[in-house]
Order: sequence, then structure tokens, then C-alpha cells
Amino acid sequence: MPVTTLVTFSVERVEVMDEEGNVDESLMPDLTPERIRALYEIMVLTRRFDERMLKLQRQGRLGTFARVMGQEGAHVGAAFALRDEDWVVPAFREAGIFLLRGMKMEHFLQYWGGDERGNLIPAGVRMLPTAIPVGTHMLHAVGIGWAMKHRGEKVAVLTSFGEGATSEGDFSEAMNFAGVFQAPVVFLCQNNQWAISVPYHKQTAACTVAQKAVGYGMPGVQVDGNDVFAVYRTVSEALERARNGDGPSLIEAHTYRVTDHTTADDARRYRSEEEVAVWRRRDPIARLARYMKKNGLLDDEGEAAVETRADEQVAEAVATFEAMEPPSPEEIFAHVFAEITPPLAEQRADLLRRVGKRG
Ligand SMILES: Cc1ncc(C[n+]2csc(CCOP(=O)(O)OP(=O)(O)O)c2C)c(N)n1
Repeated sequence: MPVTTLVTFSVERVEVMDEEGNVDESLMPDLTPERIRALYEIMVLTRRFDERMLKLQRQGRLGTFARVMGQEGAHVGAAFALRDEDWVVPAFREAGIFLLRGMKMEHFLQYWGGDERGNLIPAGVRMLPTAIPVGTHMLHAVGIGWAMKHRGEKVAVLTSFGEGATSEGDFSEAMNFAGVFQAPVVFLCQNNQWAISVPYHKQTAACTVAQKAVGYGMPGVQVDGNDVFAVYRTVSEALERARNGDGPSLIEAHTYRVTDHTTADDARRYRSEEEVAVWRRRDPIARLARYMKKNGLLDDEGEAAVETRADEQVAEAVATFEAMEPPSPEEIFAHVFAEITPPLAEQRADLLRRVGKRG
């Protein structure tokens, strides 16, 4: 009996733009200068928002925040490939997706300020709210994709998550179901190499996340996640395949979390400054700006104007957020379950008693 090879696989990595902003024209996605400027603006807005969130938290004006600095190329680049009728199901480190898809910045601030009412998605926007439980939302994405398929809508679902989420059973269930039922889902793993203090090599023995696609019968590819053109190109192709009924894909955006896990973390305790410095030099926004300057799409003055506009927008949203009425003690408990559970009812009564005492 001979031994035969049943399956062999290889994993491709896509890069379009180098760190100096030079592109491989043969791989360059079809983006007009206006679209490239719009992409740059939303990435800068995401960055300036992110920086302001840290300051607000440090000043005691915000609960916490999962910063996205350095990951704008990965998640903004991916969401930029969506059409309005497509769905997006993000996790918690995708501020740029929320801003791009029309979530009001003040509501996003309200959510991270601890007020769940800020998690309401505007009517008509095909997006699910922030999902803090790691990995659970990938199943929701597959459910939506399957429903869209049954309804005959030619749309795709993009869901994003960290590499830590791939160790959850939910990831396997979502990938398997999507593969078997050919759900139109694009799984985008923002592999930022750290799940809080757990490094990639302790998360998985696989040398890429992309190769996990093989086991579920779908294509998997790695892209340079700090190269926004590579991300946009790869995600666009995968979304198109999904819309055309050609099934799901897994895309690993290889990137790095240059800041702490959240404002409650201190990453200096578990990783070296040298490692971070290497990735800071690969900054996705600086790289795109270099490309744009070389190609006459941006100059120093334009760059400063984009930053000023972003800062103004953020300042306005912060002012609106800080003028909002906090929720009443009753409202804090209102939307947790359809019917309030006995322990929650007890906590609510306790809080009302305390507030009453204070008043
Ligand atoms: C089910 C669940 N387990 C644990 C946590 C605590 N937790 C929050 S983020 C995180 C790490 C997530 O890492 P990864 O998926 O790589 O995403 P990243 O934070 O790097 O963006 C953990 C363990 C959680 N929120 N949900």
C-alpha cells in the first residue's frame, strides 16, 4: 500500500507598499486619489481620537479604553472595503471601524465612559456593537452571514478579532460552520502578537494564523497589517468572493499593539522597549503619508490641516459627551436581561437605597 499525499498547503503573504511608501503597481488596489485621501483622513481621525482617549482616562474623565494605535492600517483598511449593505461585526479594538461606519464619536465615548447606552448602533447601520467577551461575536457574524444567504442578499459580513480569540472554542465553531454552510463571512484576525501579556508563540503552535483556514476548508492568507493597501486589496477580494457565493475566507493582518492592552495595563512589565520600537517605525499612517507625498496627494500643510480637523472633531465630541446626563440608577440595570434576575434586582435595590441615602 503506498503512502500518498492527500493535502499540501502553502500560505501566502501579501505586501503592496514598503515602509518608505513605495508601492508595487501591479498589486495596487483600485482606489481613486479621493478615496485614498478619505482613507488617510479616517486613519488620522482614529489616531487622534485614540490619543485623546488615553488623556481623558488619565485625567479621570473616562472609564477605560482598548487603544488601537498602530492597528489603523489593519482594521480601517479592512472596513474601508465594505459596502453600506455589508455587515461588520467587530470586537473591542476597532475604534476606526466604528468611526468609519457612522457611529457617533460621542456615543462611542459614552460607551467607554461606562454608559451602555452609548453602545446603540445608529438605525440602518449594519454593524453590531462592541463585543468585550473574547471571540463570542464571530458566531454572530456567521449567523448573520447565513441569514443573508437564505434571504438571497448578495452581501458579505466582515468580522474582526485578535489572535487570542483564535484559541477560543467559538472561533473553531464559527469557522467550521462558515466553511460547511459556505456563509459569506470574511474573518479578519488582527494578529497584534500580544493577548494582554500572552505572546503569539504561547497562543498557538501554528506559525501563522492564516494556515488555520485549511482545516475549515477555506482560503487563508496573511497580509502586512501595517500596509493599508495590502489589507484593502486582500479584504476587497475576499468580500467579493463572499458576495458572489464563493464562501468564507480567513485573513491574518500581521500587525502589532504598540500601546498597552488597555488603559488599565502596563505592557512594560512583560515586553521589551526594543521590540516596540521596531514596530513604531512600521507605523501604518506614516507609511501611507509617505506614499501620498511622493504621489502628490498630500503635502506638509495638508497633513497639518487633516490633523487639525481631526482634533476639532474629537474636541466637539468630547464636549457633547461630557454634557450628557448620566444614566439613572434604574437605567443601569435596564438592558442587561429581558427580565431582571434576582441577584440584579437585589443590587438595584441596594443602589437605590444608597442613592436615596445620599440624596
Ligand atoms: C471570554 C473572555 N475571556 C477573557 C477575557 C479577558 N480578556 C480581555 S482581552 C483579552 C485578550 C484578547 O487578546 P486578543 O484576542 O489577541 O485581542 P487583543 O486584545 O490583542 O486585541 C482577554 C484575555 C474576556 N474579555 N473575555
